[in-house]
Amino acid sequence: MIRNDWSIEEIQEIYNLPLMELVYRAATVHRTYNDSHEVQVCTLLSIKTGGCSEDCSYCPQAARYHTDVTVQALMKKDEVLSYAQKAKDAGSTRFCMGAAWREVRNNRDFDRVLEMVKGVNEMGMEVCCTLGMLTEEQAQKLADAGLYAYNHNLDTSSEYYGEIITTRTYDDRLETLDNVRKAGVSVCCGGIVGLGETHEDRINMLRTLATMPQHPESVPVNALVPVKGTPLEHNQKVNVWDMVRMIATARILMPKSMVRLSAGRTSMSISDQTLCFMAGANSIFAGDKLLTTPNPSFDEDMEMFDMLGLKPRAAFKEDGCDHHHHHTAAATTA
Ligand code: SAM
Ligand code: DTB
Ligand code: SF4
Repeated sequence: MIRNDWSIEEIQEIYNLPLMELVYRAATVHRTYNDSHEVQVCTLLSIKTGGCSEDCSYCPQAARYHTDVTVQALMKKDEVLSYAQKAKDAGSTRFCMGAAWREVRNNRDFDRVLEMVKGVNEMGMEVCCTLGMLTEEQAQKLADAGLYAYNHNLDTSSEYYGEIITTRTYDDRLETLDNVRKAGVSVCCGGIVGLGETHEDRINMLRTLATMPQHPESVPVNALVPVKGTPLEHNQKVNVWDMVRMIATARILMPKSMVRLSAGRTSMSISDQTLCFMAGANSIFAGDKLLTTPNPSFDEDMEMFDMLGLKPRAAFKEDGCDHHHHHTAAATTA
């Protein structure tokens, strides 16, 4: 049974279970609702890099911090499509394009992104974008172009949000998520562990996600990648048990969502990652780069999959209907 009425007390109780019990319960839920041998393989591409006006204190792309990121204007459509083809050939089924924008503006750059979305969709991959804040009209235009999913993270609890970002509000984030939903686009929304938040903040964020009228179809759990020049560069390395708790709790609260073990895998061993899969993670970003920071290579990940007996999940697979290609906007409503 999928629930949207989780209380803080119930979530606390789950999150604080003895670790083995927590992982066992999460693994049980995972096996009940999903094919536990399958892991979704997604590829990220930064189509517009750096120079962002926001002050997200974890982010290497914020213009105000002095990081090693080089500003790059919006890429050309053909260049993006050739990256997408490479990702597809390597076995990726979801292609996510990220732009270091505060919000989408109605200009030629947006028109070009719409063309990219169309192109990637026509290649038979699930297309995802993460472009900052969106209006309902912009979300609809993306949907019409063939967008499958939109990523927009809450990052942390509403209480802690102001410590991490001051240039926009939690409500701004929720409003964009609402606009994405209204356009019938699949929602990808999660957060980051390691920002300096408390366990209570993590539980509060999970509650916000798990009490949405419809759970996000994907829930990325990122471990902070501390980047030199950002205010969080000296934050303590995220402890693997915290990642496991977060993933397992997300899995129990949102049984059918894809829980993505996202940023931070380069500092996790194969056994650490195995625990995360055991706890219900069933999606990763593959390819040697996330947006601006390193990630394990495709080959390393495929070796890991072989060793663990995991297999990449097919594209457009939902509720047991396989090979269900969504080439038109009308069919994207999940
Ligand atoms: N600019 C858009 C936005 O903020 O929504 C889209 C791109 S932004 C880089 C996407 C997400 O990447 C952020 O919401 C955050 O969760 C994640 N992220 C950025 N920097 C990170 C870091 N250093 N470690 C972990 N996650 C990070
Ligand atoms: C998400 O939750 N994680 C991805 C994706 N959504 C856009 C981004 C991770 C970025 C890590 C830092 C970087 O590479 O710049
Ligand atoms: Fe800009 Fe997004 Fe980075 Fe924030 S997370 S600084 S909005 S690119």
